[in-house]
Formats: sequence, C-alpha cells, structure tokens
Amino acid sequence: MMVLYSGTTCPYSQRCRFVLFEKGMDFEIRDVDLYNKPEDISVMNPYGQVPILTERDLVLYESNIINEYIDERFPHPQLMPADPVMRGRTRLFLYNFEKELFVHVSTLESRAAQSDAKALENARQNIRDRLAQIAPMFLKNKFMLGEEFSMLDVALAPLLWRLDHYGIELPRSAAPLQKYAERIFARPAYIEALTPSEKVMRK
Ligand SMILES: N[C@@H](CCC(=O)N[C@@H](CS)C(=O)NCC(=O)O)C(=O)O
Repeated sequence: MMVLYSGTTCPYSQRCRFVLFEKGMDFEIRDVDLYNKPEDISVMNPYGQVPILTERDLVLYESNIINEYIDERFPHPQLMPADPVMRGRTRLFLYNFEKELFVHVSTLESRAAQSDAKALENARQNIRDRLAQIAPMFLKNKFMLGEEFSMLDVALAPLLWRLDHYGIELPRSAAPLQKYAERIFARPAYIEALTPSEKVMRK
C-alpha cells in the first residue's frame, strides 16, 4: 500500500493528499511533526522534507514527482494530459510554477525567514504580481488547461487556499482567479484531503 508522509500544514504535502483522494484508492497518510522530525525522514529524503511517498521498496520525494507516479500507477481519472505535446507543456508549466511562485511559497513557509520582514514582503509581492498576471486566463478557462481538471490545478490549489493565511491580497482584477479557486475547493477530493489545520486557514 502507498504511504504518504505528510505535513499537516505543508502546501506540497497537500498536493499529494489531493491526488490520492482524487484517485480514490487505498493509501495511508502519516502526519509528520516538522518541529520534531523523526529520523527516518532524512533517511528517506536527503533534503529532510515532506511529502515522501513509499510503496514497497520505492521511496519518492518532491510533490510533483510523487503526483506523476500516482497518476501513472492509477490512471483514472487521468491528471496528466494523454497527448505528448500537452504533457510536455504541462511539465513546463509545473516547472514555471516552482520557479516563479512556489520559490516564494517556500520563503513564506520557512522558519528561518519568519524574522526577515523584507524577505516575506518580497515573497508576498511576487506571488501577488504573478497571480494577477495569470488571472485573466480564467475569464474563458474553467481550469488551467481549459475544460479539463489537471495536475496544474492540483499544484496551484494549495497556494490559492493559503492567500489569506499568507497575508496576500489580490487586486480586484483577479476575480476570475478567485472564481477558479472556488471551483477547485468545491471538489469532494479537495475537501477530503484537507487536514484540520488547513481547514481553519480559510474562513
Ligand atoms: N519542493 C518540495 C518542497 C517540500 C517542502 O518544502 N517541505 C517542507 C514543508 S512545507 C519541509 O518538509 N520542511 C522541513 C524542512 O525543510 O526541514 C516539494 O515539492 O515536495
């Protein structure tokens, strides 16, 4: 059986929990206390981070890598596009998300950065600008790739859920993005995958 080592407030772990619930198969989620990390975390992941997925003798880390594995192992519903061209584009988008958005999410999540007000404000500003830039896309798109829910929506959702929690206020022009976010948050798998600590992040 798949076991996911997950942080109860970790946006990257939330991505993997979300995919596991979308697939609706058997799995176990083990909550990891990141303030008191068990030794086996660094044995399984040299970077000492969650999420980590194990299945028999396979050990994976990095949320997007874990999610692609789950998607290939349990193809229904498929979250990566079937067409190689669209798959390539989706992977590139996932990479861009990490470089342009989630690098700043990691700053907001980092314990070391909590005393660096300048770094935190810079992270918030970058996220705000980038999200405002992509917002008009959702005037015509239901999801990132158009009509179909995909891995890109999974990757982005934990950030959209945490905007208030991170102190990020989007401009009014970003309303289409907020509507898009609500569409994701209404999915049964999304709701099931939330931990109690995540549920209270958003009123
Ligand atoms: N790029 C990684 C990021 C994972 C990550 O930053 N995890 C954080 C929690 S949100 C963590 O485990 N931090 C503990 C530490 O670095 O000691 C992914 O996508 O899985």
